[in-house]
Amino acid sequence: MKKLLTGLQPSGELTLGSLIGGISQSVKYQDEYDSYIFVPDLHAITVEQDPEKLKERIRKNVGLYIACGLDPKKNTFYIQSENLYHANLSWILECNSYMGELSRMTQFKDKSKKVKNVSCGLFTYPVLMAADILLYDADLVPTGIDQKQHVELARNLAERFNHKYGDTFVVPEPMIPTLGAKIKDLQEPTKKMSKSSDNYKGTILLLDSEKDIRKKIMSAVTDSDNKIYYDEEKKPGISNLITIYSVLTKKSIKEVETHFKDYNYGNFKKEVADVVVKVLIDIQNKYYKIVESGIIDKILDEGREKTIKIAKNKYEEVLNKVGLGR
Ligand code: ATP
Ligand code: LTN
Repeated sequence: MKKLLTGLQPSGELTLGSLIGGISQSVKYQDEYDSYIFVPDLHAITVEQDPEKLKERIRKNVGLYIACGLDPKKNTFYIQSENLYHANLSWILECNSYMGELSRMTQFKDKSKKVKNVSCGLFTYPVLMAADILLYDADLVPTGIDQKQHVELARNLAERFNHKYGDTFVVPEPMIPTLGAKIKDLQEPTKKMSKSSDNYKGTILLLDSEKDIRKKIMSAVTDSDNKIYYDEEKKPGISNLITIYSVLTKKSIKEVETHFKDYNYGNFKKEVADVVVKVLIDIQNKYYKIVESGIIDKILDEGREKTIKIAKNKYEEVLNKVGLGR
């Protein structure tokens, strides 16, 4: 069985964007792939984090992954920092990465503009991501479009290493969803809806109350021509709401446009809100049951044991090939 691997940073509360662009992709593939879903907490500290909130979110995210439909029987869940091989392999890969290629990473360029002190970790972030992937011989890496360049770097590093030291790593394939690849911020619909954004009104959190979800969608920024059709450039706000509705109802953009042909913006938004509320309240009910059942730690303990064994094997193979240790 082929392997799928992905993770979502615990750098903020999970959003509707995380669900559509991230988690749902893995849900779709969980029957076909041996799936590894982890919490990249080491990646989260490449920018400033509040330690208490970070710790709380790590467990919470795993609960949410499961509530969103990732079945613990079909997926292995684990925490990156609990497996020391990730950071260790990352170092070896860093020694086989070039400043030039890392400097070209779009996410680094964007994020480094936003922080006062740019950490070295932010710069080498994609190499750690490559280590996450290559340790497990992952074939498929579902991610949003913004992470594609990082998966491509992982491919390059795998090929470079294989060429230099002999066949060691599987060269992974990125998997980018075609629709809903980017869910936009409701207040600034040209920007991605992001969990590390401080714009609370523009971001729908998976654990938002029904009242907040409705309020945020009803006050989403649109335009003034009161016509509902998809045009990302001229009508980014309306197009974003169409995308959200389309993904959650599994209807095509054309079908959604036809459905809302005679609606005004108010009624349109109300119906989009109904759909989002239905999906998220269902996830929330499941989430609170999972938390109450206390199974999250058991799942993570099992995941840790299993993945440490796999990672150790690969890491020792790498050490040998590179000529490290005895
Ligand atoms: P941050 O703002 O901290 O960078 P993020 O909200 O972009 O975080 P990530 O953890 O980087 O979230 O992303 C997890 C996965 O979900 C990635 O594959 C990412 O591309 C996808 N994703 C996140 N937000 C969205 C969005 N708004 N639309 C589509 N996909 C998204
Ligand atoms: N950088 C990714 C999270 C991430 C990841 C990975 C995703 C870290 N390591 C390995 C896939 C595979 C993000 O921000 N979404």
